Amino acid sequence: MNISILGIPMDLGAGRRGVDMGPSALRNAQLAGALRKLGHEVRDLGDVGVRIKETLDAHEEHGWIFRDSIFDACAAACERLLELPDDTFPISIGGDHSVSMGTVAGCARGRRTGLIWVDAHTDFNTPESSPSGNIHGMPVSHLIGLGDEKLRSIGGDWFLRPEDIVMIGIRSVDPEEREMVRAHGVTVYTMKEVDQLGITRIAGETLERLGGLEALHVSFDADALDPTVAPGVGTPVPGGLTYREAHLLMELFSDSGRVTSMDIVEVNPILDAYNQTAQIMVGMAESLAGKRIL
Ligand code: 6HN
Ligand code: MN
Ligand code: MN
Ligand code: MN
Repeated sequence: MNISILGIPMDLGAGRRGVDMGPSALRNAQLAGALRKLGHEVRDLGDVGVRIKETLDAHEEHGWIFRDSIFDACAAACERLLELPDDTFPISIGGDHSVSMGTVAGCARGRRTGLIWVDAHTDFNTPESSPSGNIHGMPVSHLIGLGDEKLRSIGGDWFLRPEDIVMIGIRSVDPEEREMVRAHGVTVYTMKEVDQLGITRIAGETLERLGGLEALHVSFDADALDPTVAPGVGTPVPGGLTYREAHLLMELFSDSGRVTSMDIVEVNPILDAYNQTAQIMVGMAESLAGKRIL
């Protein structure tokens, strides 16, 4: 594959500092080198420009926390991804999860796209429903056209369909967010279903559900993993995916040959232990890119 890596060093959407260093941590953990060893052609496009928190006034931006600066970074990421040749497999590295408002739209290139959201959280809040006000809890609602007028315009007039979204690993949902996820008919495999059904069945059902779609995007939030496996995240929730469950999920998606792009987000090296979380997320990219034990 021709893989392009794009960094979005942004923590404006998160409540805690440090995910802006995620791209550095992932590069330090040899993301590009590991993928080259699998035989892929890998190009690192560098980072898109992101404003620095200390230079901004939080409530300056139309009442939303850093809305305009987040919009600018997401729009820049979207634009950069749209410039890539059609045969490219983009891996976008965050940054907090609000970056996906730009990366999913940029990778979709106008195609009807299936979104596989691997996360502890559904990230389906709107500015009205959000208890924290943090925009990293809101990307999915904006990708289907809800929420703030400016943020939902990042992908122009392209939107995801709620029935083309599958979420896996979920175990923390806010009260109003829960009502919206249900009302829009998003497919959600909570940790209860992961325990009950197992990853093999969930991967199979996910691929079947998104069967007819030509583009599939995996957005992998490091906090989907259990915090004992991936401690370097800002919003840890106990009871997450084990190391092998997450690898198996990526391996099965890779076997299908149908995934066309990926995000790696929410890696926070400040809260990590010896860059363990970045290293584990590089492993996830390797499994999705075809690395096998034998
Ligand atoms: N993430 N539901 C919480 C909120 O603030 O809206 C947590 C969001 C976490 C977002 O981890 O990408
Ligand atoms: Mn938060
Ligand atoms: Mn997330
Ligand atoms: Mn999360």
